Amino acid sequence: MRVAKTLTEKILAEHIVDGTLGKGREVGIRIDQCLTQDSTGTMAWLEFESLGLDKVQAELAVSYSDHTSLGFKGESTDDHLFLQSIASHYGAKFSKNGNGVCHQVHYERFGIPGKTLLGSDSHTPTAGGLGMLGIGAGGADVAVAMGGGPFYLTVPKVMRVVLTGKLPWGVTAKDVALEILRRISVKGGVGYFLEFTGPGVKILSVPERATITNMCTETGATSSIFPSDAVTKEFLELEGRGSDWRPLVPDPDAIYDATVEIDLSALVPLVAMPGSPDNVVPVTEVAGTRIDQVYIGSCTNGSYRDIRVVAELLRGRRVAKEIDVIVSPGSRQAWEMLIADGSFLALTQAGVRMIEPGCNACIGIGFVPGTNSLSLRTVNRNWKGRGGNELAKLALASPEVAAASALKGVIADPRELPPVAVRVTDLIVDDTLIIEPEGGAVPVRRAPNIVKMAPPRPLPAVLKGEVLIVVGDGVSTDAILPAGPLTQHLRSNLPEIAKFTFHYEDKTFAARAVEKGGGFIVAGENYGQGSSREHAALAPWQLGITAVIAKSYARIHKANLVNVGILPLVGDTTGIDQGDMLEIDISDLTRPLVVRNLTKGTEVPVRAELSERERRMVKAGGLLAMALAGRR
Ligand code: MIC
Ligand code: SF4
Repeated sequence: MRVAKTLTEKILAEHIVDGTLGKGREVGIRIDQCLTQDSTGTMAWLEFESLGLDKVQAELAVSYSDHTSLGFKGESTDDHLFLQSIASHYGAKFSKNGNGVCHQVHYERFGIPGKTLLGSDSHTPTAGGLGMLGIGAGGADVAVAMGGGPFYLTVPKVMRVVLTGKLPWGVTAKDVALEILRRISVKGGVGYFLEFTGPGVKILSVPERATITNMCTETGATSSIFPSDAVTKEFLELEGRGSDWRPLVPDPDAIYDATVEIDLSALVPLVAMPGSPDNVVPVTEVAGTRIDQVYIGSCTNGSYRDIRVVAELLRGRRVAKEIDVIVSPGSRQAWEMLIADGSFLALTQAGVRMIEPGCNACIGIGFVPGTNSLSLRTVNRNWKGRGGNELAKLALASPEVAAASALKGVIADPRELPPVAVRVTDLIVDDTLIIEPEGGAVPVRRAPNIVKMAPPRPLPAVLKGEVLIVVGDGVSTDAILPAGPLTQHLRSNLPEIAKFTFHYEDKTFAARAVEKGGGFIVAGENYGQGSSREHAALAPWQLGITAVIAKSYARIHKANLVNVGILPLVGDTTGIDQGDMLEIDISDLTRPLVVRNLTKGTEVPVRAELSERERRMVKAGGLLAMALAGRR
């Protein structure tokens, strides 16, 4: 009997290597392509190396250098040299500094509809703009996938997002993403794939689709995807890769678990005000609010189309003299197009500072906003501390809103400006900064800051220790382990980076954890939302944390905890306080567990919501411990 499938189910079905497709079941899928970047990549590659293989087994692996492309510290440059040499040694392509942000470069140059992509970065679903199933994961998962091993995931439900109508002038793909966040929040996508359908899909170009799939990461969804249609074909042809195209749509009678309908014609420009990407309001509500900075670019809005629109809006005008405006195109392709069509000059003459393609300012490497200032950005995240200063605030909006605001020096509505339309009919293809691998004879360059990981530690049958911190709901990985100038150069040095664990929440945390010989973290809902950074699990592991007890978890962080050998327990944590001594017998993880609060004399029921494979893995000390044991 034919079973109607969603687009996501079709791709999963083509890739299953372990288990059977069924919502809520754990399956292992084949990963066709992998990507790493320079802030999670050093760990991922060290982990790959520890698997003892002589080369990458996946069809394609690309190691990107983008997060600290400007090499703000010697250690970062050391990381880049390590990544370039290890990629060459093991058979991965290397995208050099200045070539652009991994996600944009990947859909431009490598993504293929219908294939799977696993990336050590949470915005890997950007590839969904091309009809590719992109999933973000921790470095250990990507290491295993690069080695040809399956990637395990719990088959999510599928939410259909039906787009109708046409975007009016001044309303953009970014507003579609912000509208989704406004409706379903930063938790609404947890446990789901988002699949875009409806007549409105046709009017969105691949870069616009990629803006949406990029930012849907912020809903907590495992991935999001558009169909592969005539628009996809045209884009791939412009990239000189027409032969990579294949049509891919869901079956018309496919059954979805939830539906969201968005009439594009009825949308208005939106702004996510500081604190959370779902703190969304219409631009009209906040128009006139003073800003100090504007930053246009990133993997969300760094496409040629996006920056070209900004150039047209600023052409012949001047940005407000009180504010500082940067534009950083997402890829070298966009950068070259902007030079060729005169946009670069228009932007420069308008007073914009042009910054090379890369992440940098998005994570506070440069362009850090000042104390109490408000920075308007086209990026995807605006939690406290994001941008490099915990005392500054970030608001998120489209390039159009950002350009209108740059002109006025206050948040402004782009619909007050004459409309501009950009249709991209050709693209410059230049892969000069993509380096082909040369093989095992290439020596791996390892500076002293690239520190090998300590061996995995199996968990004891009874966990005992102190609660070292109690945090609330929605704690992001940026809060657990900040990105930015404090830590970005220490991504390859766990003992050093671990000192910044919970830096913005409680600066004494790391020292207390060391003093007490480890202990527990207690948290609220959606713990670990945001980035794929496995450092947010590895650093607590380094400090001796054995378990987290939270009301619920974000998908990637929960997987990262298990992968490093920290037990993620679920339960109502009300009544557990910092300093309480706890004891948990974990000898049988299949049964309901009890946290014995030795300080208060109380007992709290908790669960280990893990698959059989995950239960074995966490007890053994994590993914690498298990992979290595399997090989012995
Ligand atoms: C981010 O946008 O938060 C990052 C920096 O790209 C992270 C990866 C990292 O921590 O290096 C992500 O999104 O996964
Ligand atoms: Fe880079 Fe920012 Fe995109 Fe993360 S969100 S990949 S830091 S541009």
